[in-house]
Amino acid sequence: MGKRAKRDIILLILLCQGMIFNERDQELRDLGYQKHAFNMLISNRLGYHRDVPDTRNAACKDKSYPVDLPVASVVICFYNEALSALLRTVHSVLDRTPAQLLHEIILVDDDSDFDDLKGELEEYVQKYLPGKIKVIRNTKREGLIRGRMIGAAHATGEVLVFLDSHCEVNVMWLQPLLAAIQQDQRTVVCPVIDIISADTLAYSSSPVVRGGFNWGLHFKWDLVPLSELGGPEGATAPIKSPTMAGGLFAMNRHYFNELGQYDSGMDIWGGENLEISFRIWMCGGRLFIIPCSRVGHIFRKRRPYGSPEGQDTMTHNSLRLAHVWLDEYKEQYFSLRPDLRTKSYGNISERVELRRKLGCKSFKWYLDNIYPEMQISGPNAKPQQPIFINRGPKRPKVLQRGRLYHLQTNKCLVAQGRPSQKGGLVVLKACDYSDPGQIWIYNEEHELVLNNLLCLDMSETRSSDPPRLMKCHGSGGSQQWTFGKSNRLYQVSAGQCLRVVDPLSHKGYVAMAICDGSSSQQWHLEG
Ligand code: LR7
Ligand code: MN
Repeated sequence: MGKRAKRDIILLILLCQGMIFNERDQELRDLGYQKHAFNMLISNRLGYHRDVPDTRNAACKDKSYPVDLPVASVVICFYNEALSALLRTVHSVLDRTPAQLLHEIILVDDDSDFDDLKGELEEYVQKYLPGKIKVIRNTKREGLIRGRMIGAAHATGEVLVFLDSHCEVNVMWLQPLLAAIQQDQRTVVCPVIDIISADTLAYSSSPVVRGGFNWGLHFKWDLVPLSELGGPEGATAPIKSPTMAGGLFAMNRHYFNELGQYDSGMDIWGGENLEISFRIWMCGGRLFIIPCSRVGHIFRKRRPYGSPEGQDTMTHNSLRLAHVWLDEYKEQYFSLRPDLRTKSYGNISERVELRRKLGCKSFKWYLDNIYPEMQISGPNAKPQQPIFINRGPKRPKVLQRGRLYHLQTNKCLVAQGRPSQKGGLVVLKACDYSDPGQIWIYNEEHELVLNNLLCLDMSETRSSDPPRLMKCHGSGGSQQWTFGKSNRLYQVSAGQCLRVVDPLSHKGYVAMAICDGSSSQQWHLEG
């Protein structure tokens, strides 16, 4: 078989991973989106082992690392994670880490509610993962910040490596992280975080970017300034990063303790990533992204859980970090959020004392030396370019252009209202050959774009709901469609085919249904 044919077959298999065959599949998919905000049907079908594409740049593949690297304890906190995603995370570490470098994996169950994370996980670990895996159960919900501190307290390896519970590590991921820490104990390192699609679980490379933040105290990705690129080591050299995303990093265990672990007054989720980043830089450490280490993470569009009493923990945690670390610059935060000026944030005296004891530098020093790109607001402040990590500026190539014709009814799929209406439905109407608003483009990303503007989309809906017209996001999944055998139009993340609800009705409603090749499911893009 030719290389191209092989690639096409693999692509086809990947695109069909989410196919729904019966009601059980449909339930599993919809429940998965509700509970986890990703496609659990595909996650379960993938199982616990798979290869992922080696996304490192070519120069990384020639690098070698010392044999006497320090050993690592991998700490993974989870709350209501999909068991298949958690175990794939664990197995990816076991499958792609040299055994002599992996001291242990510590799973911290943050008082999850799901039964399979109790008995079934326990049994699986005892039966198939003896020795290196420890499971720790929090007796009450602590949140990921105290959860990681609990995991770290049980760890005995020289280096701590933190991972989210829905990751897959790539080949040779750990050695470059450990090597950097071995050279300097006060160096904290992050892998490049590759993208695992929440809709298709497809693993794809992400560009090398670095961490920044804005004055709302939200993490953001920044382009790497030219001054940081192109040293003697070229594309394999560590990249100085002002902040980290938070979930995936490695750090010497004693240094983690010395530096004050985390702020145990922070709850559930948010803010700890900026807090530890500022603390590392201001108190004598360094933070780098290591381009030769790659780990995939499932990026979802919403967080599927809240905090126990519905508190906004991101704000609570950000307030604590602002009052401890930002000095006079906390004014920048409050000018964006004046409502927070008088809001209480608990007792921070221990963290203020930690800052004094460690002899940390000022936030002004951090801004001047580590993040000079940061804009300080004032009359001369200019807005910064946002970065899209999913799609570059290039437009996908058009494969086909024309009307989307329903064979049985001789009608065309068009917008119910204006074709430029975001969130609008699509319905069957009489084909109008003079109307450019009926023209679809099918492109190499498998998107169906109406009127050159909006994409046909199935996101955040139940699999039986109708698709809608949404802004094209370029990351596949909910906007990926394929034309298959017997003229079917298959939606990749819904795992179903587009059908006309009632071919005799003039309303022309469409919806998704199990692919059965029937005439209500036959389409043709004519152009
Ligand atoms: O109460 C909780 N208890 C937990 O144990 C809530 C969460 N968790 C676990 C959860 O199961 C997961 O394994 O903590 C981990 C992180 O939670 P996510 O996956 O919901 O977080 P996220 O990926 O949306 O958020 C990013 O920012 C967070 C801020 O608090 C954390 O630092 C996350 O680790 C971090 N994730 C990453 O950095 C991955 C790359 C994302 C980017 C950019
Ligand atoms: Mn995550």
